[in-house]
Amino acid sequence: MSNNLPSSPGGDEPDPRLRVLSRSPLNAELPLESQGSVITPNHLFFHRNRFAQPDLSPLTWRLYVGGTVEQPLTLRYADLLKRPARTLTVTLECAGNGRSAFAPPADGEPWDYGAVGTAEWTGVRLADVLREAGVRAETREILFEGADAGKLDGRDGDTRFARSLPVDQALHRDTLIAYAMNGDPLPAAHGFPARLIVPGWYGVASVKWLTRIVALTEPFTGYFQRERYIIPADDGSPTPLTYVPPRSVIVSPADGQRVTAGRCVIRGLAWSGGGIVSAVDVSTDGGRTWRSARFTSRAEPHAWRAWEFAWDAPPGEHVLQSRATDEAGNTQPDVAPWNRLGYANNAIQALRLTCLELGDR
Ligand SMILES: Nc1nc2c(c(=O)[nH]1)N[C@H]1C(S)=C(S)[C@@H](COP(=O)(O)O)O[C@H]1N2
Ligand SMILES: [Mo]
Repeated sequence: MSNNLPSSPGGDEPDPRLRVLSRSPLNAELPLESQGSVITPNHLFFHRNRFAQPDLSPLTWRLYVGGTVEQPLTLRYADLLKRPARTLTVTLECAGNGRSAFAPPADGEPWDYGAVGTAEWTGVRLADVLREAGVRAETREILFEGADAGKLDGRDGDTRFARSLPVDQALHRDTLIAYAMNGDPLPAAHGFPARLIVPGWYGVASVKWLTRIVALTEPFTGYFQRERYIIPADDGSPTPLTYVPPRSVIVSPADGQRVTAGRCVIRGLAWSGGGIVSAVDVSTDGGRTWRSARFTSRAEPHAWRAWEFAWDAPPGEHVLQSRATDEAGNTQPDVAPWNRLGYANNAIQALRLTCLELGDR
């Protein structure tokens, strides 16, 4: 498979630590026990794909910017690299993360809690590119098209992966056209040569293998905008998914683990698309009482934070829970509203821990 001039980096077998839900297209998550660090290494970053991964050459790839703009642009890979670069640490979470905790089960990939990761993304500000093209006043949305397409049930021909953003979100200073991930060129599986990064929004907004950006005067009604990534409504006006609500996960100990009673440190991660996570509270008694955890990584506007909670664990069975609250006051519910497509389940996670007396077996 390899040659002297690979058209795109990466493309190896998924790391054995990833839990593979499907191989083609590749969908895989990183189980909680492997979510050790604030920055997720590229080879451990979750995969969420609708279609087969396109293979794009940096030599022939072009990014077209058109629609209702004064001056359409065609950018090459080298043009992107020449522009002022900006690096942001951003957590990406799939809207289906936590779906397997819904009862009854909802449609879609049964993600546990691992369809989330954090990377340092480097690229150019989308706003700079749009300003250069000159977005005209009548523009309502900006559409982003990926190079990937395929057949969907009940639809003729191929459907392309495409998503739109309201103009103000597209012009947000932190919305990037990213070409690097943790200091390396974007891996092929994560969107090489370039992808969108929309901090704070569910991962679906961050279109991979970006090839076209189109200014629109009407709201986009494509499949991945109107039929998926929405909370269905009986009256036919679904709620689109945008910002990620707060979530925290306990990374250690693992669910079902048996430990020796005594000093026990609970460790986890917490994030929110609505602002910096300002508090994580922990319960060791199934939600009756809550105490504050301590942050062990600094606050970044768009990334998760590591936290820990030291506890003197008595012998017996315990239910551990954590709850994140962001600076806007959003917090996690005990139960998230069930929906047919199984999105946005940010309910408080509960795990069981057995503490044994020293010498018990
Ligand atoms: N072109 C394209 N972009 C895409 C997708 C896709 O299937 N095709 N999946 C989206 C979804 S639902 C998520 S959660 C993220 C996942 O990004 P990752 O595979 O790099 O983790 O990419 C988004 N961008
Ligand atoms: Mo997703």
